[in-house]
Amino acid sequence: MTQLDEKLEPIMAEVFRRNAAEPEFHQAVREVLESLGRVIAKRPDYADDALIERICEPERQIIFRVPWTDDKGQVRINRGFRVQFNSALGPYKGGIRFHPSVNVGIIKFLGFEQTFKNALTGLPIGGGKGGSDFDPKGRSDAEIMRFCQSFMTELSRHLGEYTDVPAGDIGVGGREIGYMFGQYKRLTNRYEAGVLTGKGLSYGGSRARKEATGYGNTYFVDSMLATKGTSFDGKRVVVSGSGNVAIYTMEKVMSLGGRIVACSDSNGYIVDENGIDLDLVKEIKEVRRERISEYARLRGTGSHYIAGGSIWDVPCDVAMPSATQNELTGKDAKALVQNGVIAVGEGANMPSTPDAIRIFQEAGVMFAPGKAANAGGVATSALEMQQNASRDSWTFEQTEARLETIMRNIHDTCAATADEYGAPGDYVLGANIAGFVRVAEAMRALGVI
Ligand code: NDP
Ligand code: 2IT
Repeated sequence: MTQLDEKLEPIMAEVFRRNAAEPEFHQAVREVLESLGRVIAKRPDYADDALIERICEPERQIIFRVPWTDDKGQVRINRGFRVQFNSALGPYKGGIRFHPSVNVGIIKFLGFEQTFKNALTGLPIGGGKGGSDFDPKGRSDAEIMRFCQSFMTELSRHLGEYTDVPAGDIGVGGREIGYMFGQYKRLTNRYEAGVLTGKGLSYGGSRARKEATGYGNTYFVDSMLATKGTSFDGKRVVVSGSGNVAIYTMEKVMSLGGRIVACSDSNGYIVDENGIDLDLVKEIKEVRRERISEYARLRGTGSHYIAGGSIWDVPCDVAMPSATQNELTGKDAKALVQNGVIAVGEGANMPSTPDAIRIFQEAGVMFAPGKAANAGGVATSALEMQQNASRDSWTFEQTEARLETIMRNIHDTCAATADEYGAPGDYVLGANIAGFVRVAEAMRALGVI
């Protein structure tokens, strides 16, 4: 761990004290504070008026009961969360996650990361995140609908197109956004399209939003590879996960000439040396909602499934972790480095542990942190809000072109900021500082809020 600046130590201590037993939140804050030492050395005024302390404290945290009835008529209870982290740059913006591991610390870390990520997009969106410990696996459509309706019944009073605009995340895709939007519309009697993003194309969604996070991460890594005079063409690529982010990462990498040799879900991973058949993955995950093990069974020779284990043992040139936080450990990073990895692009939020990041950076591996590399999803959400506000709908090409420009700009901003602060090639530092400065400038202008 890097030593913190003496002005930042007490801030970290206070974050520990006030948010006990929230290790993911501590990890996310610590990483940003490690980068801020260089900022306050150059600009001590950024430490004035408890600005950094305020940025580490969410503006509002909402925790609520979500009662629903399963198909057998049994009443069940889950817990719902929305952490409205920072609204200096715009309405709170960030996804909703449904996963049994969700707790307030996880939502808080995600809301914190989201604040800087959203700032990096250059678009007018603040940071927030929400979710529930509800486990959608094995639930029928009707159960999912009743859960989403109950969740939105409480959440609706905290939302609004100028207040807080959720979208999807783990366990929340187009189907769930549809049910939540339907319930919001019913409760408010308003067709307020801009209150949620990731909507279906039939009722106000944006083209390219579904593809945006994976495509965006691919553009970011492509820009990073270009700084070393190389590209995805002919590279072996491993993408973890097989959800929304993973699928569209694979799609864009393939279109740029990369060969995807492995992907996964929470039970295990598949390896296909001929290159993953993405249509088959889409069929299994988007249509049938089955396990990735089905891939090896249906595809047959040339591919195999490994239950458990680590997908990072599969040799590759580029690794794109796109499942969940802390899925890539120090041990995994060592294996990747030994196998010759040259670049890592984080599609998920905080997938690499601090140890893993250190190992990559010490080995000279190009490393794109999630808060920069996966910003394409939320950026396209902001484009969806623009289309809703103007009652317009853009073509796929137009929307994707904006996404590409945004991602290449984020890459260049992170690289230029790292140079400016004396750490060329350190995208972690560049992303943290560039994101922080944008939020900090706005907060200062708004007074003590
Ligand atoms: P999905 O629910 O579509 O897919 C998640 C994938 O990750 C699944 O393959 C899932 O496997 C796997 N996974 C989830 N939790 C775990 C776990 N605890 N251990 C191992 N594997 C796990 O979610 P998304 O693709 O939307 O999100 C993936 C990541 O990307 C998350 O970190 C999310 O925060 C981040 N992200 C998402 C954006 C978006 O626009 N959707 C934008 C920016 C970041 P299984 O099915 O077995 O659970
Ligand atoms: O982590 C993320 O950036 C998301 N899940 C997308 C958020 C959004 O509002 O589109």
